[in-house]
Amino acid sequence: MSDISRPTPSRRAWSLALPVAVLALLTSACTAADPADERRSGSGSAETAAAADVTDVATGLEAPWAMVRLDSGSTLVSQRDDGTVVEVADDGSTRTVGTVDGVVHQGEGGLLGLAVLPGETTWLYAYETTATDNRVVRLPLTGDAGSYALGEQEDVLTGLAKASNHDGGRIAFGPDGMLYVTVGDANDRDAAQDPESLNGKILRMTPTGGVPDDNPTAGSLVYTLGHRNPQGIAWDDEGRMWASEFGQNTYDELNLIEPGENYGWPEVEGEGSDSRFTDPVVTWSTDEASPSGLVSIGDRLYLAGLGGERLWVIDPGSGDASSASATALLEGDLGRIRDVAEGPGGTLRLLTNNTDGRGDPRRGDDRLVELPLAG
Ligand SMILES: [Ca+2]
Repeated sequence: MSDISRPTPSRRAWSLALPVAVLALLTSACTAADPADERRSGSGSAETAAAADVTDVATGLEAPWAMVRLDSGSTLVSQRDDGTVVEVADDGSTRTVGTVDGVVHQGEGGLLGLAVLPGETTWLYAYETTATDNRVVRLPLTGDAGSYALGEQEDVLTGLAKASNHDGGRIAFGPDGMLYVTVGDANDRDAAQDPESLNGKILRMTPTGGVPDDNPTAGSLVYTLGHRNPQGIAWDDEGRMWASEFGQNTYDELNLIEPGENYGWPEVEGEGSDSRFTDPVVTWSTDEASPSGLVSIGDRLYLAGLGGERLWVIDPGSGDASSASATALLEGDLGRIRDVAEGPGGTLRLLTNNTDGRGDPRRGDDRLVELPLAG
């Protein structure tokens, strides 16, 4: 950080004290405390302040895309361009766990989402772009903290159309034990409204890629339709599923995901007045967000902003646009933010994304950072 941006001592004391209070307020269950007041009275200060509490967990990551924290305390990070999975230990040291076979990075494609399924065999799931498609694969994860390794890779779902952009790529297991996959339209916008295409969709499948009996359409992996490039999914404490989505020119979206619903792309971007389509709960202009990773902690959602270079803290309220609100933190402080996750001891972890070819890398980028959620 340059001297120019370094706060004066008196400002620093204020800075260190404020973020915990701000974040505690934002994560408080008490909705009577109105975060909008903080936003109005001291937005710049709060954002600058929050940066002072951000600490590096690991640096020197190369185009990291997703992270998943293991029970051992280690975090696995996917590196988009070289297809490697990196272990970040609790002490911040890094080592290569292995490489996902077949990754071909082009544009926004490469090694993208990660998920872990514990069991007799612990499986590491990955979403990758290959020479021919986007696909979901899984590899046995063996070893323990400091010695993790990957076994023989197998396919879970192949044949998703790929493109230089709109590759989607977030994967996660829901509370129902099913695997959810966000698939972009791969630059074929009409695919999003085609129920026969798996592109422009959120998919729901069994851990081996089968169609669950209770999917919205019998025999189909399609869970929801009409998505452009969704890259974040999360479930809140009430069991509601949320997804973030990149807009085209105007509106990025946070959507409440319900089975069988159609989220409008490409007929509608942002809110529409068409009863065939489900409106987003929160929208942003594309320069404010360009949203990717999403996590639910307590009664808040945390959303990583790439182009927006900020962290969005969202109170989803009762799940409609009139009761939801969003507050920006860390604007410009870390550059592009790709993913968010719950960290140890009441912290939030962020994965920056300044080495992906669209960012402006700073010394130490890319980094895995941590900040306190509450005092
Ligand atoms: Ca939409």
